[in-house]
Amino acid sequence: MKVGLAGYSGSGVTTILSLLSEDLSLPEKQTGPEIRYLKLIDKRLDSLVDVCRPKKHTTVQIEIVELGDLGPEEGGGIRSQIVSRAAGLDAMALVLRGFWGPRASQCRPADEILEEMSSLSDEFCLTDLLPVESRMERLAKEGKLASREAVLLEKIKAQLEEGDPIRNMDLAAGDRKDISGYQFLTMYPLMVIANVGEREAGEFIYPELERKCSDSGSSYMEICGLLEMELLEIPIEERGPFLKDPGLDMQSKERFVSLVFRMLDLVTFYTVSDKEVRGWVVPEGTTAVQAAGRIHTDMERGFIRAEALSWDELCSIGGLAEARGSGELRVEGKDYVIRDGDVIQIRFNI
Ligand SMILES: Nc1nc2c(ncn2[C@@H]2O[C@H](COP(=O)(O)OP(=O)(O)OP(=O)(O)O)[C@@H](O)[C@H]2O)c(=O)[nH]1
Ligand SMILES: [Mg+2]
Repeated sequence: MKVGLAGYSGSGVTTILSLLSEDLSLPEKQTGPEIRYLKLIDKRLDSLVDVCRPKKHTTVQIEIVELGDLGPEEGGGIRSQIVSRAAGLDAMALVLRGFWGPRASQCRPADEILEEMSSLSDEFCLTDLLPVESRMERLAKEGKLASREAVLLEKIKAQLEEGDPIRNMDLAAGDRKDISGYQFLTMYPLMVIANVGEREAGEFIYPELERKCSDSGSSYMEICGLLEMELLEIPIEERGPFLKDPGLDMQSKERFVSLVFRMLDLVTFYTVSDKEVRGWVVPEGTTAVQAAGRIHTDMERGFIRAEALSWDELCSIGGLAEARGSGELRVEGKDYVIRDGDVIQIRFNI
């Protein structure tokens, strides 16, 4: 799972990347594409590890890529850099600068931050427009303006020229597939993160922004990046007294993860053995045979059946062998739809 992080320079993109990945080693000024991993806190996996005592366990992680700091002055160069770094994302997160004033501790007025969001959105629409226009020119030269491709691109062009992201279009699955090669920035599901000043941390600052996001199907959260970064610098055992401060509940990481899961309709399943207990993330609606393919292509190819039970059932029975012995392990076929929290065993033969 891969989420891209972008925003205007100075909005706190690097700060948010550091605190989500709990990694304080990031350079202030970015030189290359910074990629960090957010390891999920997963109590279900911890319980499975307690019961199964495997040699190792592997937690699900989200890859977060800093796409670059957009500055109005930087123009085309930075755009193409963002497009290339954004390749293969599952979602995009925009950081908006919500702090200002002396010591940057106050919150910016709502109209300014709304303006920042629409300006970033325009910027991304313009970026997506470039390859569409050049392809259209080519199709015009070749006399192919009546082709299916040209008709689709014309619709997309009109949408982007209105400053409306492609994700808001009602596109057929086939059309989506046809344009997937363009890696449009405005096609990724979007999360907006307002990075607010510490004076009002813990309050809900921008209801207008949340409304705007929810109207357009985007997720929204507020973080006080600076406070959380300062907290990360304090050793865990000394953090207690600070956690009572409003806005310092250290839950941005968890809130971010749960928004990503909701936004992308993801579920987690687990595989267990004495070697390894591992969590896997798949889209809701994934079938047993598709889940098998996530683990290994051989398992998908030679799929015979899946055995399943939920993580808490397994924990209360005390292990996979015990579950099998007592007949609690359900036998499921290839079309079985994976449920969140399932422990899955794939039987296969190649
Ligand atoms: N007051 C306050 N300052 C913050 C907050 N988040 C970041 N800053 C400060 O803002 C400055 C820029 O933060 P960065 O995280 O480096 O921002 P960036 O968007 O990566 O910008 P670049 O410097 O262009 O890479 C730093 O001095 C941060 O300490 C915040 O929530 N509140
Ligand atoms: Mg930065």
